[in-house]
Amino acid sequence: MSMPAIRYYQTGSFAVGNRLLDPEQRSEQASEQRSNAITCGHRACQGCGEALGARYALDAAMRATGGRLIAANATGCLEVFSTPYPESSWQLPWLHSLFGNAPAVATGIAAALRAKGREDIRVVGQGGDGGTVDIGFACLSGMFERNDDVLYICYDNEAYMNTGVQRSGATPPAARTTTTPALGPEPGNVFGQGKSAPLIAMAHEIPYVATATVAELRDLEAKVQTAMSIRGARYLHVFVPCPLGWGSASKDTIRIARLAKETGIFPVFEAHDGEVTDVSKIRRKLPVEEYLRPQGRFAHLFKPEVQRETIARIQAGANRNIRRFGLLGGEDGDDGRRGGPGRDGAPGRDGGPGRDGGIR
Ligand SMILES: Cc1ncc(C[n+]2csc(CCOP(=O)(O)OP(=O)(O)O)c2C)c(N)n1
Ligand code: SF4
Ligand SMILES: [Mg+2]
Repeated sequence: MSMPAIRYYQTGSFAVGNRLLDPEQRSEQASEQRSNAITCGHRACQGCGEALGARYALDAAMRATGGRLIAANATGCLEVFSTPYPESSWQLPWLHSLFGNAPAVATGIAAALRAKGREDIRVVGQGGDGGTVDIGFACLSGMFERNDDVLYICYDNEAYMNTGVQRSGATPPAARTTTTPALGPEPGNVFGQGKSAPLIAMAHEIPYVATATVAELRDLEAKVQTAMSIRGARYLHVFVPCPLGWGSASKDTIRIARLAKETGIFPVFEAHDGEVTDVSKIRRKLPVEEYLRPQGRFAHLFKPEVQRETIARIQAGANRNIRRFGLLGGEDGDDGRRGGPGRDGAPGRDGGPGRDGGIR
């Protein structure tokens, strides 16, 4: 099948366009003085979105803090591929916590620094979606509730990749994982489950919540920069495709991340004190099919025949995001108003689609 051409708007990367920009407009990575928080030699898969996201996020945080930064890292791919003991790719003080307590460890580091009068040193906690939205969630909520001075970054690849692609609370509906196989009458992950960590973070009314993708690295850097200019609890949720777990080509990582945004599957926004303050508009709205097709985890939606009803449910979730966040710029953004199925097939509370694949 021929794929529609995707326009590339990003100029702040290694792409040739970056070198055509004025130096002050270039991305962090283009600078010879970049902080290089994570160096080569790590063992991430080719095209790993998590490695890319972490490198840009922590480089930006290093730059924002003048290198006075400590990171606590939950167990998961990011920890395993970067730090096979006794080696490490990290170029900053970096602690491996347990799978479920990175936010608490980060809080402890911040408290110790405060006790020592070293509040010039800042703290980042980070982990995958499993470590963040599932097992680490109580620690994260506590960190938010106390408004601890930590930036927590979740790298969301939508499953437990490090242990073999098991479903997490961030796995989207219909996706095949090893614990949600593509079998039976409703193959893949069930509709109506899971959670949106960014929205729950916002409900804590912490100073700053943002989402980003590895398709827009300048945006990711800017959000880290903003986060580091603020004191208190901050949360950044980064969409990071995983070629191994998603059954996608390594070369498609950026393209898939861009499609997630352009279809409305993954809304990119910023919120201050519980209120959405900015959204990245969709430039050219695409049907969710364009996002689903290149990924093996959704192959059962297209073979042996196209599962139109399931794809329509996923589209309804994307439309809901578009409407809820005003991603198209209009008042309602899309036809989500017409109403679609809710969690149990009933209409959503507001007459729009319910939890069938809205923001995760
Ligand atoms: C208490 C506990 N349970 C299970 C594990 C095994 N474990 C290590 S990493 C991981 C999955 C990590 O998934 P995620 O946080 O999404 O990170 P990813 O590998 O996808 O980046 C699991 C289940 C563990 N280390 N500790
Ligand atoms: S399994 Fe996925 S998240 Fe883990 S290193 Fe490979 S691409 Fe990255
Ligand atoms: Mg994960």
